[in-house]
Amino acid sequence: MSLAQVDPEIAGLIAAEERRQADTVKLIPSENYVSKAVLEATGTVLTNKYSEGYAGKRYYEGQQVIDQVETLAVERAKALFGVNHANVQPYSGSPANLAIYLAFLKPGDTVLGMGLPFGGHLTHGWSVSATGKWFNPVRYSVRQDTGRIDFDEVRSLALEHRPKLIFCGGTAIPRTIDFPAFAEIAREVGAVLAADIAHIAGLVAGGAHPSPVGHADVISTTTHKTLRGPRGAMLMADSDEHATALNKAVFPGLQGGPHNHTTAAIAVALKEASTDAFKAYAHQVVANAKALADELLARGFDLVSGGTDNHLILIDLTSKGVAGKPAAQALDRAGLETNYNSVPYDPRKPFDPSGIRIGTPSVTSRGMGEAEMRQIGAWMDEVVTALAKGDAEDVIARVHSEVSELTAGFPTPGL
Ligand code: DSN
Repeated sequence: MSLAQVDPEIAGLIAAEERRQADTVKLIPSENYVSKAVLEATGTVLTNKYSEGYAGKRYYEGQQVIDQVETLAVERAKALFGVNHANVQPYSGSPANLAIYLAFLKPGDTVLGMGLPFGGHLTHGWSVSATGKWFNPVRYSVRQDTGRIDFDEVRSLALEHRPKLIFCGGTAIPRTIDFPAFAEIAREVGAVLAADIAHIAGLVAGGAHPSPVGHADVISTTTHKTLRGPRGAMLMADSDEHATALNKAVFPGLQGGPHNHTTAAIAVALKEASTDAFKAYAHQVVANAKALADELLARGFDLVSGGTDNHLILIDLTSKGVAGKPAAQALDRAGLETNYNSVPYDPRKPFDPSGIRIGTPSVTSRGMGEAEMRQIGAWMDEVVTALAKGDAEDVIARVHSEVSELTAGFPTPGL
């Protein structure tokens, strides 16, 4: 029986979400639209199989097909990123990062990571995460005047605290990550350097952001952001020693059976990401982000670090006289989907911060270009300005109908 016959409620909700995704200008920088091929691989009988272990060394019989699927995914990851080892089993980014701790640290050991309010991730040692409770976290920030990482600060914290692990990368970093600078500091203090490239993996694969390969000891990434795969994650390393430690940490350290349907979809996404079309996509993501940033700057928006080098823009709305949450909610009602976000040195609380975070991976997947980015920047300005004046409903309604006209001309991949 079909889903609609078995469970019309869930089928109806999935159809509603499909419409919502098609009708919205999706600007959340960590989201994307996967291809029809990736969607197809995700919804397959591979979900029926247990495969604890790794190809050739499993704890269940019947791996004739699954071993080939996982090997294809691993080999494609190695070829695409130019690494010697890849593990495609982590369920998502947080478990992948936790595996790095398990591989290289003991409880109580010191980790140096970017503080969450400055663009880091919860799992880089933030206080509410297990990584901040079970390990000894030390955090670097960004400079208040430039919004950029201060490598003098990173180095002096590393020399003072001698971390065993240093994380670079994060979730709200609009600028190029200087992997060689982090590697030099990690080498100086004997720390393992982990590059979390979850946000920029697709840009790295497509040559639109420098690669951490050859600089970081281990690389973690989700597969569903700019890389445009299913929800999942990967860990990569060059040395046999690091790879063995990571493999043991993922299984049996943290996880049981891998999600084989996801592994297949990761393999498909990696194949897609190795094409010239994907390289062009990655460069267009960056060109679109720059066009959107330029439009917002021209309209008086205050962008953290003054702009962007990648797919992501972090806007401090303080000067516009509105907070991030009401702005994100108003924009959502206008069909422009963003997320509210803390900005560096934010005097407001994380659940009611000063900023919003936007990005261009999804709109670029729909084929939008710089002209559409300028239009989106204009709409954002109109909604935020009206909100600041306390009279936004008419503007929201008008922008929403204009957004619908735009989205109708740019079909969503996969749907
Ligand atoms: N939730 C992801 C993001 O939105 O950036 C990070 O884990």
